[in-house]
Amino acid sequence: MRTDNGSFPPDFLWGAATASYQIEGAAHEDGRGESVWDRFAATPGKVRNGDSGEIACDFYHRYRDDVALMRELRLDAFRFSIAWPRILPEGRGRVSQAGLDFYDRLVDELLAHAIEPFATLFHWDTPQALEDAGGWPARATAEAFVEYAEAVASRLGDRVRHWITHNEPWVCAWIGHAWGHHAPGRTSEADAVAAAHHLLLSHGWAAEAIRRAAPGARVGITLNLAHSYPATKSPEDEAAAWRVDGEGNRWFLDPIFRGAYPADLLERNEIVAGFVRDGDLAAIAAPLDFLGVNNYFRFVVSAGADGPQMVRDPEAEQTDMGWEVYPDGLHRLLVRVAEEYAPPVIYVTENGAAFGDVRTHDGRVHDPERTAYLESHIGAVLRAVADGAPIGGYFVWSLLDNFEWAHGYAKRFGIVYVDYPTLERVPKDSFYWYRDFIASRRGAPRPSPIATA
Ligand code: IFM
Repeated sequence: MRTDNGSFPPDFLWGAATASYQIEGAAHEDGRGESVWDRFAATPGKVRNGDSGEIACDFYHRYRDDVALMRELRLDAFRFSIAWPRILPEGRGRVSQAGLDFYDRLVDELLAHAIEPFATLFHWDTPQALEDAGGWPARATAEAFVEYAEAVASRLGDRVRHWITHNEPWVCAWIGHAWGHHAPGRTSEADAVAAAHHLLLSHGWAAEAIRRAAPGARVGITLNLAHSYPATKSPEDEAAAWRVDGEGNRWFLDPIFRGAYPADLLERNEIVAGFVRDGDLAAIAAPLDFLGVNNYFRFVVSAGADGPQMVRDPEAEQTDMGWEVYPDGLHRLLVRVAEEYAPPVIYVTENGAAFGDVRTHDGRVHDPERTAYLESHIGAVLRAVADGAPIGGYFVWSLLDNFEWAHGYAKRFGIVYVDYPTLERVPKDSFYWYRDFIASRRGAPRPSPIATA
């Protein structure tokens, strides 16, 4: 896909992304089971301010109003995730029809507004029952995931065309299993390596199950990727940057696109060998219809005495997460992934920024930093398109302010502000910018807003 006129292809999708635990709330409704994030958030000291996803944005009850906001934006696509414990409250066996009904209603509402659903099956809310039985470090969890994928695809596959098996398996594996900052809060490198392998394996198996249940489905996986720059041209810094690239990017890209773990990560290869069985790598490398890329920042790496070290430029602009604003990193990343791995299509399934937004005396939320961030990063995507990267769409993270994991509600990523005490939605200035930007891409006059409650 090459655009010589420097514009996005006509079928490019403009979207917004969210995830179940971060927005839905209704944690005890309609038979939803416990997830590892319910348990983690209820554990003192794990989440800032003791916050949890129990109510979140109450999307479970307010999804119609939120779809109306999407319609006001004239989104082409909405990326959401399905809460596994709503569908299989005990992790295996009994499928909850009430849980499926919610996503059924959501999908119908989206389609009624001409918004294409992009469904993610796993955005980290593992049923606690599966964690109790060994969690992702155990191979049985990959088998359970296939049961879940089959149940969801059989019910929604007549209307949902785009399926994302996993969101950011690196984060789930390492932040959740090696660093302990995310659920389930484990602190073992071996658990992280095993979890990553089983996440990848379950992706390959589920891709097949989804295609069986929903012929015509387009299946992909979303990886969190960041371009890794050496701090200097020294061979030591170059090697350190390559290692960081291997640990975060190639550990997932290589098995998915090449059917092999990167050989240079010796210690990890030794650990993973204990978990890989015949046929696993072929299953992981099942052909993809698209790759989802989530990107927020780049890495700048130098060689330290104890291994690679991240270098931070104190002068560089940063978001409220302390992440450097560096749009060229997204351009480099997309072009590199396209050239080296040749996915048929790439969707930027998340990109956005947290800032300390406040509602001002005029009742509005002025967030020029977010608008600038989105504008510069969408510009980086456009340059990647012009350089030949097959990019099919861009999803802003996030539609709504939401539960930002261990940060609780302290970090606001939304283009819509959520007043948590009342749950009122207040579109930020960046919302109106995105709406006008989307309209300008289509050359269409700005749509009149649909009334929102
Ligand atoms: O909020 C998260 C999301 O769940 C996964 N990708 C990164 C976002 C911002 O940290």
